[in-house]
Amino acid sequence: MNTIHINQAGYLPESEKIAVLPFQAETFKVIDTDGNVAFEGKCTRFGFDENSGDTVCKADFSELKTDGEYRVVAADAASPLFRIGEHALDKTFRDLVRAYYYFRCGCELKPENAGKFTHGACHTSPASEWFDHSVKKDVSGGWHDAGDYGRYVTPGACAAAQLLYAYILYPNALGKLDLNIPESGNGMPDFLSEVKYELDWLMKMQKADGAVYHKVSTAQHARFVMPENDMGALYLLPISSMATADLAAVCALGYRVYKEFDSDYAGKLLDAAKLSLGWLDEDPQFIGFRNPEGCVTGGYGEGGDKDNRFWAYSEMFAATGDEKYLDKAKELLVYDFPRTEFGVGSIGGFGTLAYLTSGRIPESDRLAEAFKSMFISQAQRLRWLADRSGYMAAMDERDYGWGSNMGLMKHGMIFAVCDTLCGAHEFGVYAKRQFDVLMGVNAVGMSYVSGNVERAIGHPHLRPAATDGIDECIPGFVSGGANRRPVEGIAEKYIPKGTPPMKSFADVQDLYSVNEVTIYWNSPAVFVAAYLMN
Ligand code: 9MR
Ligand code: ZN
Repeated sequence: MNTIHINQAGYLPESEKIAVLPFQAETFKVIDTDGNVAFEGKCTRFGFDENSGDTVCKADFSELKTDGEYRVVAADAASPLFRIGEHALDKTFRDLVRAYYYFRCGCELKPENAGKFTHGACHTSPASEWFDHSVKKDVSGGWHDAGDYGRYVTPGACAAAQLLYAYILYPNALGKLDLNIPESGNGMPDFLSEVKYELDWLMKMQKADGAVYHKVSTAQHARFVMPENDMGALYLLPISSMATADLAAVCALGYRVYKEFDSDYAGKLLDAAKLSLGWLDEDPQFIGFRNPEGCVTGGYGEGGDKDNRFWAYSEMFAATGDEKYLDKAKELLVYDFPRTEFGVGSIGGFGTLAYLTSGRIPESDRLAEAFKSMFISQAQRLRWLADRSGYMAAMDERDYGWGSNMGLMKHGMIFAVCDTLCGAHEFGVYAKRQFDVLMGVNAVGMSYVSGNVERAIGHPHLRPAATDGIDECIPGFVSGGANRRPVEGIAEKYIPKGTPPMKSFADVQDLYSVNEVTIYWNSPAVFVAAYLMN
């Protein structure tokens, strides 16, 4: 049966509201829960949408601003239920952030915070160095990376950075969130307490000389068991210069944010940043990462570390105002890494943000202007994609790969940054449209955020969700999303060959290449939601 695609969380009263119909209709109605017609309008033909294979039309009901719960109906089809109101996005927003609490490793998740989704303390034993088991270290804590239980420094730093920048730019939305976490009420915004949980762990991954282990994990991914039942030995995998630079960067960034709330802690972060930066200064060589034989958990290798170093020096300049760091950052600009990427794997965009948000540059600084133009030209390209998409998704066919919702949300971030930092306010609505796509204005008609709404993903590739014996899915997790090249094996059964890219998805637990969750897929969604809520 036909359905009508809307943002299932809903819409703020003043926001644009456009439903997408994957069929032709002349008119549509918006009806409330009593069956009363709240709005009537004409559909606009869009035509064929390549990435979905759908011929669509659009129903614009932006004028409807009255609080309530509604469905859009046209012909014999109806949309899922959604809300219009000041608080329409509150629950989804809070859940997206609270997912990090459920990602926590090394502590018990107790019923008073976790509700029914409890688990025991996990992965608390000391980890041994992979190549010398006699070297052991306590590196407990932090967030599990994803559906697996590995903890990797570079994705961890990336997720934390996206969250901290969301806080820097949108403190009104994030600062007042009540997350009901163990730290709630301690005087620090809950949001920052949650990110601190990851930063504390990241600092444990630093060696005495400042170099940083690339990751800690078991040798293989755990079977599908609750985290406290994953008893495999934990290993510290060798250092990398990416991990070392990212640690320096995110700690310097943390210093800027936490100094307002806890100067001792901020000082600790800055010391950690300086230690790792000192190590980088002495060793300009790129030390990449590859899994040694026998280790098959996430690799997170990168082809170079110039972007990581650029980020680290830029953050150090922003944190301290010391020009020597700025000079180092500028020297790295001779290399041609992307300046507007927010990870994972390519993170130069954070260095750019550090510079722009440092508060240490004059109003009409040339480099700042150049950085802003880069964000804007990126946004122009993305807007072009969104305008030719039946679903308003700023996505190219090739963007529908593993974790495509990260791409979608990072594109939302670019639009948001253009509005917030670059004075290009015309891109704001495009950020909102990407969030709409995530929340249901997509060719599978699903909210890619678990929980809450009528048609949300409910079977993500996430070990605790799969093994807790509870039917209901833990809310707030962003699924990887449509992938035009899902890992072969069982995918074909659910996603036949030739399925259009935007439809290459199935809400099936085993399909990790389309339906896993990660800490760095939630974070850009938090960023975009915070932008909308601020
Ligand atoms: O996102 C990664 C994807 O591009 C790779 O092809 C895949 C296989 O190595 O790994 C993905 O990353 C996973 C990581 O290795 C472990 N944690 C979960 C990540 C997302 O699936
Ligand atoms: Zn754990």
